[in-house]
This record gives sequence, structure tokens and C-alpha cells, in this order.
Amino acid sequence: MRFQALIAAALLCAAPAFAHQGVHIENPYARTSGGIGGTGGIFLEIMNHADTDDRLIGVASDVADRVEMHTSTESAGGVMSMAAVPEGFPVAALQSRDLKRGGDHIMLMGLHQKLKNGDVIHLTLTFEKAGEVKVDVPVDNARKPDAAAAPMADMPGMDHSTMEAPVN
Ligand SMILES: [Cu+2]
Repeated sequence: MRFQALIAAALLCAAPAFAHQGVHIENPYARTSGGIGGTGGIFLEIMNHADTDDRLIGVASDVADRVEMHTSTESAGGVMSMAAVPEGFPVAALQSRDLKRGGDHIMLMGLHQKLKNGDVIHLTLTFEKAGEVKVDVPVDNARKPDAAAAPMADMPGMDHSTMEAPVN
């Protein structure tokens, strides 16, 4: 009993060294549009298993010139627009946060090659607490949006193809 408690305490103390295990990425996929120089969106679910709040503060990939955190919003008139979110995405302790169509997403601008379904994008996420988390993101242009996503988000390319100029 006491021994087990010690082990449990040791595991807890060791946690910071393996802090990346505190954040789990589920169901990543990407949609791309256009060939070289084109754009793409990456969608995934961030699960924070740690009992401290965390925040996604960096996104990187060698697949595009620029990789940014974005959020999409829909105006009352139904027009989608998006903006960069340089401060990143907070993920509360023991909570998850979806980056999904029609909402928060990771934006690829200036693709270095044409990507097709099944291609894998190597993405590095940096969290304030958990540090770097590497994710293999399959390209899946046929993926339907989540049922919870806005119907407008189903229009292929709409959310990204209109944004040629970087938004800062
Ligand atoms: Cu975007």
C-alpha cells in the first residue's frame, strides 16, 4: 500500500519529463486545394490529459511556406471569413478542443507540392506546457465535416480558397 503510493508519487513527479504524453491528438486529417502554392486546412482533436491548462502556441510543417492557427467565423449573412490566431488555442485541463471545419483550424499557405488523398503531412504542434507533439496528418479531401459543423462548411474549398492574402 505504502509502496504503491510511493510509486504513484514517483510517476507523478516524473510526468513533466514526459509531458508530451499529457496531450493527445486524435483524428487528424487535412484538406488541400490547388497544387504548388495552394492552401490547405488541418483539422484534429486536442485532448489534454494533464490536470493543468495548456495552450497550442505553435504549428510547423515543411509542407508549406506558412503554417498558421486560424479561426473561421460565419457572419449573419452566411459569409465565411477567417483570421489568424497568433495567441493560439487554449485547451483547459482534462478537456479536449476540436479544430474542425467552420471553426478553429491549422492553415497551410503556399503548398510546396500538390497533395493527394493518402499523402501524409508531418506536423509539429508546440504546446506551452506539453512541448512539441508530432502528428502525421493524412490528406483526406473527401472527408465530410462533422455533423456538428456548420452546413456552410461543407462547400469544398470555400473556407480557404478565398483567402489568398495572408491575414494577420
Ligand atoms: Cu484558414
